[in-house]
Amino acid sequence: MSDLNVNIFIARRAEAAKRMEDDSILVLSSSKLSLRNNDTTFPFRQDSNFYYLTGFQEPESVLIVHSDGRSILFCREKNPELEKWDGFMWGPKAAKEKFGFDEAYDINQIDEILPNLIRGHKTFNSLVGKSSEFDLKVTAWINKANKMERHQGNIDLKNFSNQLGSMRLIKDDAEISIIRKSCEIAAISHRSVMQQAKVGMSEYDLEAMYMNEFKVNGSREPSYTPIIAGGARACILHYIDNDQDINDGDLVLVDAGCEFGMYASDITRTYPINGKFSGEQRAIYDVVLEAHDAACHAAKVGNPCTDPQKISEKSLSQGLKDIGLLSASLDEILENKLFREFYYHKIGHWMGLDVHDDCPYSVDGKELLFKENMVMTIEPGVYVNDSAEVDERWKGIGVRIENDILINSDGYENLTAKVPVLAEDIEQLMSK
Ligand SMILES: [Mn+2]
Repeated sequence: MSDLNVNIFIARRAEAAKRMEDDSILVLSSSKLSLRNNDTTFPFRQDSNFYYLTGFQEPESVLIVHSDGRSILFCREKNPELEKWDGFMWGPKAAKEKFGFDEAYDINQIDEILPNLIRGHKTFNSLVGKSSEFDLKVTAWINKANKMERHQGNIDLKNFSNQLGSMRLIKDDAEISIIRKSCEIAAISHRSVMQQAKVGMSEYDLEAMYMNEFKVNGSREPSYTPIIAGGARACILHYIDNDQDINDGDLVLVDAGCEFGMYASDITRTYPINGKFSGEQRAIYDVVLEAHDAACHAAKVGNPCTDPQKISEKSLSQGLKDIGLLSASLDEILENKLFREFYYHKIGHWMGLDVHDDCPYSVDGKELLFKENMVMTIEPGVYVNDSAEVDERWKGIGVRIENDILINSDGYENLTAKVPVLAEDIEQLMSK
């Protein structure tokens, strides 16, 4: 909190106001505390969009930005009794000063105040469809406001998601330095665990080591539930049980990233638990790595953001053909998408406050072009399931390689370069 630069958030609210049409308002909700089970909650994680425009870290809060630039916060009233149980809360008065709002009120007054604020306005912008509970409140506020102004046009409800997503897509200097740190923590953590991993360790043992490294290196939480998949479980894209033994001779696929200063990192490495790739494992690994490198090079200012996807499909298809897993012609493989037998997810995603950042890939039907200071993951994979019609020796091998890249004027920068990616570098690190 101490290093939070409030001016950044004030400037973002001003930018959001500029992107609205005249005479409209934007209303965003904080996250709420989620129940885990009876009487226990998950740790609080602020809604990324709300955080992006406020820096304010409390539940039960609502932000209003007016197209004229004014911003208003609704939050919990200060309550010394409750603070003995739940910790510090700002209260409207101090929050207004500290976070640079023009006005702030008790959240309990919102149903009275908000309809009055919006009556007679043209447009009500919100992030429609993110929370059915909040959507219901929005509808009620708009209806109440419309009833107050019977002789004027009704208020239009508009989804502000693409506007806010477009703002979040281009990272500012402050964000880039935080993302850089998040990526660095994840990378040195991966490197460290890779170096310590050995035969006899289970998925659970490795998970404990990754979580410990993240925390020791300065990250409080992972940015998503990690995937630690030994052997054929690597072919299950969202495997998070992480509770099986890893057999000598198996690869382990680890997709684990951390959160630092609210920003995500996201790394996948696949390595042999015994420190040495088999012939088949290595062949597939190198096919994936080549596709990874080709996709990174396609992420260039001015290129459509779908280029890495297309390039990775082409590279993987050629590679799978070269090692004999696909036999049709390259044209036929691409035309009929035969590579999907082995590569059944997308090349990557925007990354920022959310690991899958809440930003668009196309606007008005047009795919976005890469611009400087966008951050995305590049993560091709090959997974040979039991059902594939290939020689038995390939079955159960699953490989994914994932790095986080920043688009810059020269091309891209790999923010997660501190963890080895070449098969021989991994083997060398693991032999130490
Ligand atoms: Mn990812």
